[in-house]
Amino acid sequence: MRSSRTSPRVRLAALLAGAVTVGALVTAGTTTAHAADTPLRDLAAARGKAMGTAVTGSKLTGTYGDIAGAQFNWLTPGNAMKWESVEPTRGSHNWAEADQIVAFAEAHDQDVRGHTLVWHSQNPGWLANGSWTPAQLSTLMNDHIALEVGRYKGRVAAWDVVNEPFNEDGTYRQTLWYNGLGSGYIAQALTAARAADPAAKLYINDYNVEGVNAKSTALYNLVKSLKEQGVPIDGVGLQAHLILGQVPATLQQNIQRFADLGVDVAITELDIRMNLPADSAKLAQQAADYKAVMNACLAVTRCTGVTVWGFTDSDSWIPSTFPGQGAATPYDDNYAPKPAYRAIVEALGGTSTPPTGACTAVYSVTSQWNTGFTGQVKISCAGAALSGWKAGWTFGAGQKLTSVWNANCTQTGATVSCANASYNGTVPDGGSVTFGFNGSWSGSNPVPSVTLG
Ligand code: G2I
Repeated sequence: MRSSRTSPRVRLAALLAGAVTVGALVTAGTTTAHAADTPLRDLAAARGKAMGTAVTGSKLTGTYGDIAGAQFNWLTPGNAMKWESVEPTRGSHNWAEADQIVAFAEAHDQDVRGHTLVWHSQNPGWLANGSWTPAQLSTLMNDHIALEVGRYKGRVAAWDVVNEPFNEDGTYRQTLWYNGLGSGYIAQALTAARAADPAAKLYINDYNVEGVNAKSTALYNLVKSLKEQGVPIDGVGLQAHLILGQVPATLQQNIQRFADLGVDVAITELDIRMNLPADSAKLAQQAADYKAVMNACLAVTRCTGVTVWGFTDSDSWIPSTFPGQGAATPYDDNYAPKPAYRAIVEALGGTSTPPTGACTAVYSVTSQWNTGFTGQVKISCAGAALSGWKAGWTFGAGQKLTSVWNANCTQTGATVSCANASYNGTVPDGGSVTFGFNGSWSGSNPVPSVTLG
């Protein structure tokens, strides 16, 4: 895997972006610069593991792009490689977002997990609603795999070839593919993928297969039988869309039994959802849950690593699918790292300072275009409060503020000094204040570290 190579350029980017996510801390009224945590990707690489995230191509600029590039060594396109995305109309392909994500990954020395080739969901209407003979279905599937895997040959390290083939009771899900081709569609898909890129690792991926249960046992029996038949299968993906406080007790044992079959195991879509609103007790439980998942993977050599299904709560599928639930990822909506982030750091052997009893300032770029950008600084307090605040930073690449709202700022050279507006000087314990600005940039737009005082 590519994750062990880190160019000086990437390390610099990682340091810059690492600083963003932490911001600056004020404790008991004094300003304390907080050293940037070591990026997750470096901690994971040191343990021989992948640390991945699902991403949305259109968001890969500004702070979202900085964090995705700096903290992770694997990327999974959240939707961009699905059949409905790449072939919305029969014979007419759209690879734009998939190409963009693969190029981003290469520029950031990351591996890509291709997701997903053969699934019952997110198929284009023409395919899902068509009526096909088994021979036609077989050709459609083979051609799709040959085209997509072939397009990214040598550039996608692993593929979720077949997604979600089982029902909860371990029977096969009745899908377009199963109904037309029988369970043999799985071996056929794997064989086609191997032919299209012999170097890519080929996975079957499913949810609710994290612990030992009827569904994971069906997957286990399938993998065992595929191995016995010499069908190309390299790994299983345990999606891990988990509920707060419900990490299966048998997770490590389950990972180990697949490893013992001679396949790799990846945690492919980790998120841990809770009933909203989040509070400190829930976030602490979530941190413990993230740590438990990391530890289970770290304990088994053949567990290749963990991918989170979106790294920020602002890019998570949970709130729209489970109304009233959310806060499932390691960073909050404003890109501030949550206790779950620090739990991942600690599980990977890093150290992080919990920002308790402090106010933090997090700088983020919320949108960026060819010459300009919009940014914000969010000042949040937990266990402390502010009465009048100042926030300052030094731009690293010639950026200039052009307008500011909800604060009074001056810029002298690269140095920016801001103070509260008349109406937002108070940040209560448990509250936050955000101010925004537009600026100009050229060449690059690195995110500075904010000092709060
Ligand atoms: O459903 C959660 C995941 C379960 N395992 C397979 C994954 O591929 C799946 O990912 C999610 C995406 O994260 C969502 O973003 O798959 C969903 C669909 O099953 C995706 O949601 C869809 C929305 O439902 C559509 O309305 C939207 O057009 O995303 C589409 C693209 O943004």
